[in-house]
Amino acid sequence: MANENLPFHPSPSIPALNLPTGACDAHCHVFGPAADFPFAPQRTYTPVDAPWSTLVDLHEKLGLDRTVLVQASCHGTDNAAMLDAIARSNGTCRGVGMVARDVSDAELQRLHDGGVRGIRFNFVTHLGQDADTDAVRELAARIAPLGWHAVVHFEADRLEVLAPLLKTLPVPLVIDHMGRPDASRGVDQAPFKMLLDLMEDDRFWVKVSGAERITKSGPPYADAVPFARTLVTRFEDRVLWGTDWPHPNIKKNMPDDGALVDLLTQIAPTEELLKKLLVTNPSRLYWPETI
Ligand code: 0GY
Repeated sequence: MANENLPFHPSPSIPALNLPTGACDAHCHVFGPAADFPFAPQRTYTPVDAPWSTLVDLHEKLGLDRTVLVQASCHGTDNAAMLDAIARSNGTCRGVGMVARDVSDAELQRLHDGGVRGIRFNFVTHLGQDADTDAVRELAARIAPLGWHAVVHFEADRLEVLAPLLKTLPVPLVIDHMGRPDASRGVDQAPFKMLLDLMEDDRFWVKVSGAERITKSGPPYADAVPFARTLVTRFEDRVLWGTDWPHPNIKKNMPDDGALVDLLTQIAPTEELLKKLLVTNPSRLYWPETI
């Protein structure tokens, strides 16, 4: 039996920070409901049901107007729950899918028509088998003509081996959760320096999400802030942010999503940086037709 996840925060606070119009949560998930959208048999965890309607209520409370849903390993390559949510969103939601190596061109087109703009590759031990590197090369070449990007999710100590592969891919690369460094080791640690080096190449983007994942000190995540702030101030045009709701595999201190929003005052300390992070940058990747 796959390990059972904890429920998401039952009553997130209303943030003090007013978010700019068009603000986007560029990393969150819908899970199930299992009765309608069963989880993948090969999953390594069983999430709580986290339906679109609950996410819509949360976003309204937080002041978020747009959403990027990211396919998580518990749904495998069955993107149905995500596509269903996008279809209900009236154009305010786009997605990042997961696909099999032998996915057909027709299926890629169906995903595109359904609002998908990228695919995700996992290299995270607790999520099961790594993406196959030959498949990554093949799929990156196939999504390039669609104008899509690849989202790459890895543990910090994998970057040294992965970087040469990532540098050869013909698509923009978006790195999840700041490359998952151990925040207690500080911003001078080797994996984070390696990430900063990668970011010097314009094709790389990074999500300054996951403070609650990389922290060792716990809420309010003071040890994680310098990582996010460094990325936002150095690479202001290629950073994204997301709540990561409903926070799969968080084992303790389930985050208050309102507090995560308020952390943005430290992560993106000016109005201009905040607007780039939450509005301009996600528009470039997910709603380019609106720019
Ligand atoms: C995340 C992080 C996690 C889960 C997944 O694909 C997934 O199942 O990404 C995690 O457990 O660290 O991005 O939500």
